Amino acid sequence: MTKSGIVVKSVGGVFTVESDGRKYVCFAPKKLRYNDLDIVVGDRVAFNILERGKGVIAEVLPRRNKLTRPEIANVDVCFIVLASEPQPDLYLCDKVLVNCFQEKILPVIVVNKIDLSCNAAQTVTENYSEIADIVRVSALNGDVNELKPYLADGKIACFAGQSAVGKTSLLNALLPDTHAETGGISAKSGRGVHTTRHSSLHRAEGCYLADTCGFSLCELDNIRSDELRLYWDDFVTVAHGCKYPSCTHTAEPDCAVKAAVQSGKINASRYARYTEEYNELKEYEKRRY
Ligand SMILES: Nc1nc2c(ncn2[C@@H]2O[C@H](COP(=O)(O)OP(=O)(O)OP(=O)(O)O)[C@@H](O)[C@H]2O)c(=O)[nH]1
Ligand SMILES: [Mg+2]
Ligand SMILES: [Zn+2]
Repeated sequence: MTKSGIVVKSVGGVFTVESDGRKYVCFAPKKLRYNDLDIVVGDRVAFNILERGKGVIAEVLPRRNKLTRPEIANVDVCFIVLASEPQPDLYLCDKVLVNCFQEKILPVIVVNKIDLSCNAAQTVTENYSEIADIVRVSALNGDVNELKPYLADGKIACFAGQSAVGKTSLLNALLPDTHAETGGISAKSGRGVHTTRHSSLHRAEGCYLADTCGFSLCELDNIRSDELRLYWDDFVTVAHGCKYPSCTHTAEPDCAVKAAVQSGKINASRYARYTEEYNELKEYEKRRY
């Protein structure tokens, strides 16, 4: 019998596929690897039931989109989680935002641990208020209701962010029946200890919520330096005032984005990180060609 379902977990070539509220342990023949990439959590698949609770994946249905950091497919909403500790990495946040806009995923910036301090919330507002919704939550206090409006029927929402910002804690707070393991911050490095090792999807009423692994590196691949401007969303609306339609907002004269930085309309550190990223991509292209 063939059924369709969604991959809710993938560990070492064993896929947990959920279909009609039941979970099946499935494996996949090698030839099925989708575009030379492994089947990932969030993929919709057709599978044949072998025996009770077991199956073999027969087909991966076309993906709507895919993120690499975190690795998950068919995402509607990406909760980019930041907190006052560990120290927010805005370079990382910028890149996840670029990936969201490339893949047509709605980004929502989530400032967790507001019970500790408001410093992160302040920085986040200064940098990102023109780009995405920003919500403030505390998984510790169970103060997570602001996330609920984004969890509409049939949607897949995922958490993304550094280790120890509280992604799993937020999942546990939203879904009290889930008791996923949470970790701490290393006193030595000030960084998270990478408690969550695999992405997993969890049912939240009509939608799915994905817990994911924390990460501290995110490369922008599949993007050229002169395209970066298209995914730096707060620049896009301002850029129609630039003299050149293909202005990269770096060396060109009469640039509306640079003017907006001067007048304070665009955050100066966000612009500085843009030029750094632009130069990095440019360097990379020089080395390659
Ligand atoms: N004060 C405070 N601490 C929190 C809050 N949310 C999470 N924490 C703590 O932060 C630490 C990390 O939480 P996790 O939920 O494991 O973080 P994570 O983002 O899932 O981390 P990885 O799985 O390593 O990527 C734990 O010690 C949590 O108790 C919060 O709202 N307030
Ligand atoms: Mg976790
Ligand atoms: Zn410009």
